[in-house]
Amino acid sequence: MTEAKDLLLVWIGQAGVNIAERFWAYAYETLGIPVPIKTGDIPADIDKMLDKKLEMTEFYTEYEIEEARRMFFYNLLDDKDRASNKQKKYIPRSIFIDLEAQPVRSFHERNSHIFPKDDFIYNTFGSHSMWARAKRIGTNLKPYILDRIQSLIQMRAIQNLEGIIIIHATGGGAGSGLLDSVFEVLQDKFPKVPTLTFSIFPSRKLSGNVIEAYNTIYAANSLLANASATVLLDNDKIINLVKEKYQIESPTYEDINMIISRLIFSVIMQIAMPGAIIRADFNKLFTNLVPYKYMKFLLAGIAPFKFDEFSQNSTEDLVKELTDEQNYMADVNFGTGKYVSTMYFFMGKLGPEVKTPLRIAKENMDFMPWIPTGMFIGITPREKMTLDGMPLLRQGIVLANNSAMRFIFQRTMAQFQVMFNKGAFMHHFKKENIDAEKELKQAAANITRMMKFYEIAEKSTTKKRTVKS
Ligand SMILES: Nc1nc2c(ncn2[C@@H]2O[C@H](COP(=O)(O)OP(=O)(O)OP(=O)(O)O)[C@@H](O)[C@H]2O)c(=O)[nH]1
Ligand SMILES: [Mg+2]
Repeated sequence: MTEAKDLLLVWIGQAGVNIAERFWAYAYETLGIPVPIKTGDIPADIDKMLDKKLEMTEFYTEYEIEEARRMFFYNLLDDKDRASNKQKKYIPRSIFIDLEAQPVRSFHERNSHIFPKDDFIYNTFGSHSMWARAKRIGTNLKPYILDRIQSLIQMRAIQNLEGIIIIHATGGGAGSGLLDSVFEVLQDKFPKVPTLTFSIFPSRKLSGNVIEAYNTIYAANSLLANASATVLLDNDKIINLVKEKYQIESPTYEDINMIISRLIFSVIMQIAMPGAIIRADFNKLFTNLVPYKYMKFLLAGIAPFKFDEFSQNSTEDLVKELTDEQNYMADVNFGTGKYVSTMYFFMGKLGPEVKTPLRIAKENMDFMPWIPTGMFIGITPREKMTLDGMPLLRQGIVLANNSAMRFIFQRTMAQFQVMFNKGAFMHHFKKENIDAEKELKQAAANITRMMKFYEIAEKSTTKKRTVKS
């Protein structure tokens, strides 16, 4: 038996909160946990419901389901419930931090029976999409954020915090400025706990706001300094994939959030699965994917992307979809890009034979020559599985560290540079007593250095160590 692992999920800003709503619905459904009952409803015998649900959730073994339930949720069985109806209540180990009250309040209103009100931190005044405002409010909120996280850890019985997962959009004021304050709190309190972020970078078409480039430069700098690894997500790209594969003409945030939730859930489940032939864990993820501190930006893909009751792809189809660079959830021009490392995880009706098509695919993938293996494969074989209430034969996910990802940063840097050179919007920072000219210049220099690391590594042809972290 493996040691219990505890994770904490931190959702920041509107994008974070929106994705959380979809994610937790998905987690309840897939793990066969009945959604808690709203006060006033007659409580059912949840033990019975859990057993029934377990039969439906054939993807995971009973032990794994228990493990996963334990990892995501705190199982509250209080005396009052015990006396009345053996009511089990699974409460997510999760915290929501935003600056605008309205989206958080309405989220809580809809879900007050699931999330205790202490799980929400918000402020009456929003950031107006400004990093500077969000940073100021975030700095004031730091003691409160620390207090909430500490009591959450205590109340949800988080004993062995193995990793923290942060979900946010870099273009938002909260998703950038608050992110920085959250990192400060986490680094101070849990300096050794690795942090994986799922970060939505501004899209070419969807970004609502010119200021997103400034926010993103700040956020990227923060991620560079603090995250153990960052999965890069791009709304435009996900929209295109949804359009193409689901044939939906105008995908909504709901549609995108569904895909992002499935990716986050699947990555976490892979980290947690004790039943896999080759197991990954949180630390192995970083050891395999992040060779140097600054080379930590990952591309992600999921197959079958189109997930419905008809998605019964063969193992070969799955590998084909997963190794097709067009299917990563970020808009990248692969050009001269080379892989530093990749991790492929498979679940469902398949076994080690999946390695054969992967090895064949690898021959056409450009790996950096100084990395010895570069491909990690995790397999969790299952006869049958059900995800989010739907039967699925097999599923795969990929996390890839490829130097081509620097084009995402180049795009934002180009937008940023045009505004910065003209001194645009600097007065907003001055109002908050922030020397943005200096700070942004430094942040941009750090990002340029990171991109250079990737570029040098890409050009290196020897196995000799060429970059230093
Ligand atoms: N995938 C996805 N992206 C979103 C969603 N809501 C907003 N975004 C994107 O997130 C970016 C803006 O960030 P938000 O999360 O709205 O902002 P915030 O972090 O709340 O910060 P504020 O500026 O303080 O409101 C834009 O690029 C949006 O396209 C969502 O529900 N799903
Ligand atoms: Mg907001």
